[in-house]
Amino acid sequence: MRPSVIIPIALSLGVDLASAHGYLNYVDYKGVAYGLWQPFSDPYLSPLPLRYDRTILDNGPVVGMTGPNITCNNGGNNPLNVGSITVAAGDSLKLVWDQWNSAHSGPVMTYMAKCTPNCASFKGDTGSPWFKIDQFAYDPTKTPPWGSDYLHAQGAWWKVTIPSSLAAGEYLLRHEILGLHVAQDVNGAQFYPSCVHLKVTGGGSDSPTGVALPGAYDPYDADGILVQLWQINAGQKIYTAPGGPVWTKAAAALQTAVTATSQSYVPTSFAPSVRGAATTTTTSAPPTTTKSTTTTAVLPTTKTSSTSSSRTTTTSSTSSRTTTTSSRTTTTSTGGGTAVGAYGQCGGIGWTGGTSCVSGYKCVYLNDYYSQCQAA
Ligand SMILES: *[C@@H]1O[C@H](CO)[C@@H](O)[C@H](O)[C@H]1NC(C)=O
Ligand SMILES: [Cu+2]
Repeated sequence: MRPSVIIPIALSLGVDLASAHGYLNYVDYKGVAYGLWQPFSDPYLSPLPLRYDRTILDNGPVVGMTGPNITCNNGGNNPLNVGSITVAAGDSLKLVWDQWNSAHSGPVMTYMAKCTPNCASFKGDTGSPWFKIDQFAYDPTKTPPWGSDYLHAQGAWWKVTIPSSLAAGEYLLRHEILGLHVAQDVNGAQFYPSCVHLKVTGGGSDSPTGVALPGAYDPYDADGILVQLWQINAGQKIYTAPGGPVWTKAAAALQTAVTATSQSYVPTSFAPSVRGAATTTTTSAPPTTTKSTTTTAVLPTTKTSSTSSSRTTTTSSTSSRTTTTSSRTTTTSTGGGTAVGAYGQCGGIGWTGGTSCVSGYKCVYLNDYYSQCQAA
């Protein structure tokens, strides 16, 4: 639910709090962490950083499963300026969420779609390009039995394999949690998708298609969307996740442990996070932060007598804001609580979590609502 909407409801009904929602944070491929869009801090960075997925608006679910936002979340499904992760067909990826502490039982599903002609122009919102490569819906032989709860229990990550027979080329990888906690209401099901850009190498000659998004998710689907969790949990109803079956040539699922074991993810090596920089080598540099050479606040001028002075006013005002931000970016928090991991939230209005960062990181002010652990 939207943070602004959920708070009063959460207080009265004891439903989840907005802070418990999440988004996909990294893709780890062979030990390199590819940073994904940080909805609470990246929009405030200048220049914008290089991320490997499409922009998302916040950590809330998609509103309207039959509309365009279901394809790649509420961020506009913008295919431009997105980094691409080069992966070999048959290899595995670890998909790491910033957190998943919501009591939002439901399936975890991962789809792919071939980008036609390439991912810089492909939106995936027409035709039926989406084929499932992985799914964990409800499996009562597992502890916990729901995919999203299992994801939480193992430390907010998920592993998938790129099918080995897939034709080489550019693809979107669409990873998604579906929260069913209020799915008994029409449009109560909560979808949390992310679209990552991949360049698949090797592989075979398969070019599968699958389902349409929007299209495949029906608000009245009584098997997978308009359902009562308790009936499924009580064994009174068989659950079938929406979006069709997993492609027959997909690799075996990797979440095989009967009982999920918590193993938190700590990135050590980072992919480039600067747009336009060389993308062939990895670096230990963290995502960019805005730096300013000016340390004295510049007051905006107020001349309004002509068009050109009005433009000057705008410029001064902008630089004043930049200066203010940068003068506050060196704050090092020494607050209590568990140390926050790399690029996790460590402060901001309303933040009640940890305020100190793991070794090697410091808590950096990004805006009034968000401070982030960045490399010291
Ligand atoms: C898509 O998401 C945006 C941001 O939440 C919202 O403003 C817009 O109304 C949504 N579009 C539709 C068609 O629901
Ligand atoms: Cu929610």
